[in-house]
Amino acid sequence: MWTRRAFAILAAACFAGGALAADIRAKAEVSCRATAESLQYDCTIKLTNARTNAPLAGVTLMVGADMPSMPMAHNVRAVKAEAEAEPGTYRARLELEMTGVWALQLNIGGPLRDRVVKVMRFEDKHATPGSAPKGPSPHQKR
Ligand SMILES: [Cu+2]
Repeated sequence: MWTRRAFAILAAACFAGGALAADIRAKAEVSCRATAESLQYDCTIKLTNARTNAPLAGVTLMVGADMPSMPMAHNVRAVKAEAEAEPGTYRARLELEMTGVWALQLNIGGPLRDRVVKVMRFEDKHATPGSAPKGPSPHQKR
């Protein structure tokens, strides 16, 4: 009895750890710059295979954004990133609703599926990698 059950668990584990594309994790490098339009940013996203560092070409990439300090307060529509000439490089224009710290959700689909979250601080003239603010932010009432 015990052996049979253990075997079933082992078999399930082997299946889950098989050579499925889901096994591959993506790594993302994001840089954004302000455009002439207020609250619009051009973002370049470089996707690589986290294990091999090979560029992730040929995936579909949707980029969404929300503010960690203001859950449910914003409703930024996810945009589809366009592939650049350089393999694994994608570009998306984000239209945000305010400056501050945003979490960008990179939803990767196609041959590889993964979701990477990148936190960035967006300001009027530039954007920098950021971390979620500790404690309540100025625009959050408690
Ligand atoms: Cu906000």
